[in-house]
Amino acid sequence: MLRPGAAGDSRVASRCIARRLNLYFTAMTERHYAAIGLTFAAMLLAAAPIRAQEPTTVTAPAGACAGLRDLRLPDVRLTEVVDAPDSLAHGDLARTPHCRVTGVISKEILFVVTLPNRWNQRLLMGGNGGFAGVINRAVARNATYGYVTVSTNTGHRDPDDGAGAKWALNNPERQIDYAFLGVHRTVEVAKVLAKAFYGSEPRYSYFDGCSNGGRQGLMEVERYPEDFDGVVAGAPAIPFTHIFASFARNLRAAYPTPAYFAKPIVTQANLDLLSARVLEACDALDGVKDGVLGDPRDCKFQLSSLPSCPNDKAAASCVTRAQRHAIETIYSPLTDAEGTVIYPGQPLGGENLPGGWAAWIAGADSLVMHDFHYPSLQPFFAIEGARYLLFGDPSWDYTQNRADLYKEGRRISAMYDADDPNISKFGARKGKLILWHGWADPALNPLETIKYYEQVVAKNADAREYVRLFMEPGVLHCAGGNGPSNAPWLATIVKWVENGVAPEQVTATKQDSTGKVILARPLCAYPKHAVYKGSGNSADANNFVCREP
Ligand SMILES: [Ca+2]
Repeated sequence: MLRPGAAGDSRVASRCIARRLNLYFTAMTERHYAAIGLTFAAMLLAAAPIRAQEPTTVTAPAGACAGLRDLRLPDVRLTEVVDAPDSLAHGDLARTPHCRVTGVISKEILFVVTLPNRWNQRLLMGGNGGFAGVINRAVARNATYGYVTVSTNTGHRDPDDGAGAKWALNNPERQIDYAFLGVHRTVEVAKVLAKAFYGSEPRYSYFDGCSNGGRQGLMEVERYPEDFDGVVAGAPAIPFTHIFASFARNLRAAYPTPAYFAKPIVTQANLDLLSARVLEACDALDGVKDGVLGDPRDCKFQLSSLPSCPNDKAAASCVTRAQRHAIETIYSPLTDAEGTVIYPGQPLGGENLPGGWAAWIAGADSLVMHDFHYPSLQPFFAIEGARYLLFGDPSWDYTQNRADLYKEGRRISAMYDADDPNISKFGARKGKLILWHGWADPALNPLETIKYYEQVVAKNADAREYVRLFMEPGVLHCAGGNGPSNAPWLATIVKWVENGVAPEQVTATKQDSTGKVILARPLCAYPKHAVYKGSGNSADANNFVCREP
């Protein structure tokens, strides 16, 4: 979750704002990186056939790092080349001798590439959450296990003041780099650096990102199918412009004017009541009462069952007319004048959890307010996006400008939306794509990821050979929630790409604060879903089976 910076040092705290936003989106990624090492160790120790198919380890020639200092590449400046033979002494995430290259492509696409001295011939690029603007440092952890790792800030620097998207104002180059080009240009440079360092290009290249990072992964699959052999796209921001339109719609419902930022219409008591009633109605439908909805589409909860407050006076056990209207709007799809759905309504589940509606849609989350100067994150993205990405007008005011953002968004959708379902070129070159999404995601609607997957399958006859979708019951945005969200996605895609093992199910876990696993469940390749066998510990994945709906 979002956490305040160093106590009493607001300067440090503000400098960390976008970094924290990025971390927020990549929290899942960072957490499962920790598990990846163990997973790989297990793979190496496991059956001989898997070990036999591990790429041979390549050792960098002596002096290779120093040699990179003389490398000249068109439109690229290498600003720092650090030979780190003793990474522990540097406190690096890459805990193995390596060479770290920092540079700039074109005017301002900053990148960092970490080249371990002992290389597994794989490259891994980490994605960026939110408005990007900072390097994803967590990905460098994987250099410990032999990966060349790479990350970019996508061509702009975090403004350090919580302003979000000011960097985009009247700057089409930055917008294009953020929209899709920064990742592509960076991975090309990283491959050239690997060739110069080891003498050969990566045998396999991977991308792993969540949220905007998931969108980046899909952009690569759709626009540059040659860049990666395997892409993991978590909770992807697919129809970027429609997402902003939905955020703006929810903003107007939850906070009719900025005066509501400090005292939103929907209270935490409302969310607690709502969540309790939803679970009461639907938690047991999946066979286990665990605070998780196996599939929110099965839940027929009616908002009308919430009691109205007598005399419309707000209280914990009821909703006022205004509260009911705001909640109803959030659950409803955004439609055009003809009733066509532009963006689906928020699915049921996770309403009152930390990192749920209060942090994203309708609350006054003090940490979000502290970091982003907005009461929750959907208003942050809606207003910053409208001002700087869409209208180029810092004075844009949602209470004055009532334009339909989905219509206005058409001007920029070709640049930002990652919704092209024709990915046959990626499939034809044996690329593999894993999509995953939390069913209780309060930020990006999981139904949109199902829609995209179904479009891909409809468009590409053999899509099941290279695309799999995994829905995560009870999981919030990228991580968190009552459901388990730690899943070994990287190990899974590596096995699929290199050994041809298509994933049918993956075990996800949830840990307590000490790191102890308290819940394990199978995630199933969509449309299959996990069904409780009816007996045994419901926290044990072995007591579930993947079944067709
Ligand atoms: Ca349940």
